Amino acid sequence: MTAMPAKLSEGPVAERIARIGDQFAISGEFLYGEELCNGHINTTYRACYRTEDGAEDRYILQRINDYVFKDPVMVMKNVEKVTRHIRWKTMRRRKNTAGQPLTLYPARGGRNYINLPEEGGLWRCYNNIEGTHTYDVVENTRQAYQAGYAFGSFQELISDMNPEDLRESIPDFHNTPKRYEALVRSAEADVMNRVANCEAELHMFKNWSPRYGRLVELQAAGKLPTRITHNDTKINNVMLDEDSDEAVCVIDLDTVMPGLSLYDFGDMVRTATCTASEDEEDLTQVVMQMPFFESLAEGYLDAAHSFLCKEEIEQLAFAGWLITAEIGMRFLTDYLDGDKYFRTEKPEHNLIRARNQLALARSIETNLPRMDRYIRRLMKGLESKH
Ligand code: GN1
Ligand code: MG
Repeated sequence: MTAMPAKLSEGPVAERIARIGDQFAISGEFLYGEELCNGHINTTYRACYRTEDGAEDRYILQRINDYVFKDPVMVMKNVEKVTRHIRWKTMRRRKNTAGQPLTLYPARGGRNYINLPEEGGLWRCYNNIEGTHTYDVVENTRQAYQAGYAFGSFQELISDMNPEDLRESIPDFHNTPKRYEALVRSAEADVMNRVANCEAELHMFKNWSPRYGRLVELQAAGKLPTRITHNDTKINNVMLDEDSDEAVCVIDLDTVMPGLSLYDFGDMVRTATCTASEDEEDLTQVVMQMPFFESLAEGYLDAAHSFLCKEEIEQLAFAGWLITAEIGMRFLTDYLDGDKYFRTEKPEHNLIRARNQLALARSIETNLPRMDRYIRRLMKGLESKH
């Protein structure tokens, strides 16, 4: 489970959290703040307030990283549209995600965000999803099923939105051939003199490069539909019920934008089928485990099979391999560029992550025929139910 952060009621960090919280339409007395460290990109705090009737209300305050998101206001417009749509849909269906759909709290000026240059830029405030927790790595098949079901339901809820209503907050985010080109450019520039440390990894990514274009080509040929997708479906972006581990809500909507459903499934395979984290250096631990893949696919298809097309289903297993290789390339690119994009905690952190993802992609590659077979079996079962 993700580690519990310290509760800070005084000191510079607590003061900062209170100062930022003060900018939003939150009532009550500030009690304490916590720094949540489980993303690689944004700064996130949780703030707790005592309300007039003595209850405690918690909120999430988050700064959007403007090195990564060049247009944070566009990110907020995308997030606003998707959260509004989901609230409207779940209310109409008289079912809502355990009563706590992700909601933006307005800033005092009335917008859903506030620009605080002295605090590093654009901040927004969400409700804290109470009674839930997240996992940084998958521990059992039940969690894998729930992660698949959560993102499948999310995609299903927004499957009737027009992809043209949202804009690309990071252009070509999952365009794997372009990610490979960026890696090659960084290796050629070699600004940190690090290429010598990763020749073998560069070679491996080069060997795989003929396969990087499959999904974008199918999309260009009109065989894979463009949809609004989440694009960052790491297992720790699913909030699970504290007691039952049932999926309650998906978070981290900064990259909701037009994409392919397969990017979301691919990133789930990357993070919900291996019990080792992205940071694991012992590569013998970095293996895709079939039982987790089976549960993940089952959960995802239970929620999503009704709107997916045949071509999407055929590429599910491949997408797991592709997105794992792609994220590996992004870590290696950042290593070569001097660790500017992903938050790192040690000198070779991005190289470690790249090696880890390479190992995982290799493990997925070996299992592709079994994974494809399992998807076909699952679909037969689902079709015979209808
Ligand atoms: C980043 O912020 P976080 O940790 O949820 C990244 C994802 C990567 C992931 C790798 C906007 O996500 O694309 O898959 O790290 N997000 C962005 O762990 O680049
Ligand atoms: Mg993210």
